Amino acid sequence: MPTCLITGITGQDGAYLAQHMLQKGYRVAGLIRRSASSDVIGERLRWLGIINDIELVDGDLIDISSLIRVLQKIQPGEIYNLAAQSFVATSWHQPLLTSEVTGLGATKMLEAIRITGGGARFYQASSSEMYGLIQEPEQSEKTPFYPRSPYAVAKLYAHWMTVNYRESFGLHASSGILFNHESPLRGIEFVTRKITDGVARIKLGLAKELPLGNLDAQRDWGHARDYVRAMALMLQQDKPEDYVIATGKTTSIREFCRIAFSYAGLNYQDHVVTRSDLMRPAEVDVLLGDAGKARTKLGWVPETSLEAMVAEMVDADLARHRARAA
Ligand code: NDP
Ligand code: GDR
Repeated sequence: MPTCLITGITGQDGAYLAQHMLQKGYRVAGLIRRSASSDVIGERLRWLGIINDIELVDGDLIDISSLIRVLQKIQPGEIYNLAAQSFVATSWHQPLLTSEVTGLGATKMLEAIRITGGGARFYQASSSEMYGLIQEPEQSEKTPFYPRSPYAVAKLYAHWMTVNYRESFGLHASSGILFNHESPLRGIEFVTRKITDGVARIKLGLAKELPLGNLDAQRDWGHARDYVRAMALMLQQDKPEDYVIATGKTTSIREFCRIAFSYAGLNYQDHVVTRSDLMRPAEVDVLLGDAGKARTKLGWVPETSLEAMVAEMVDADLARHRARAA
């Protein structure tokens, strides 16, 4: 049975990727770090109904000894490195932690692969945030990077280490430069889920206002379920390479608000307020990805429209709040 190891399995992408790999017939192991709140950890895996189908192994990306032990125990053929301090805003408050986990963590896993010598294929979760202050209107694998946050700087380091280990040691290491992707399992601190949760609370009379930061930023948003398919496809290729994964459409936060509020029969202008403390020290104004290479080489195309995704997210948040109130 093919075996994969997923770091960050308790996060949004980890949960969907685990589901996808189980459906493909893999034995799925996931790295899980110790927490005093172990009863709530794994909530997303429970939501998808797959927690009992996964082998959870104790480890932390900061601790290379734990990674070596996990690789020796699981002996994966494929490793998906999704673990990170992934919230851009937090990276200005915790730049060193972000560098340790999001940056150095990837190198620790690459080293663990070299040291244990099992020859596992490696996927690195790179990010469109690396483009930051964009150097081309549409960003592809060839576009120069210009990171704008400690998070993006850390991701760029991890990205180049992945490329370097591929070129230096012949590792089957690929980097997926994924643009924003969302879902009902998105962390509540990210803007899309914050909006759909806000819509649900306002609709149910639990709140009146939704405070947000910069409404003019634009993002290329896809659905996480579509994007994890691309990760798996990258590791099935004979040759390791880097791929941009995106929808090729960009939408402002303001327009996302309009779509989400109007889906629930509300007008966003009656509820959204802007707050200066939610603005970032340096903003990424606009991102728009060109996933032509993934389309041609992987046969990957996104299947979920923004409108369908927003509807799924608002419905899930309404259901969550109704269940809590019952
Ligand atoms: P999440 O924030 O939802 O998940 C992050 C995961 O990393 C969690 O499982 C978390 O565990 C784990 N983690 C954090 N620190 C450590 C550590 N020290 N050791 C082990 N595990 C750790 O992120 P997403 O699922 O949204 O994203 C997955 C990856 O893809 C991330 O690397 C992210 O930066 C990157 N990415 C995401 C994009 C997106 O739009 N979602 C776009 C481009 C890249 P715990 O539950 O214990 O906190
Ligand atoms: P991002 O996602 O920074 O693109 O990183 P996020 O949803 O946090 O922000 C997107 C844009 O929305 C603006 N914004 C707000 N953001 C948040 N979180 N909260 C608000 O109240 C708010 N108001 C406006 C932000 O300024 C920004 O412009 C995500 C993460 O998943 C990264 O890990 C990943 O690498 C990138 O996507 C691609």
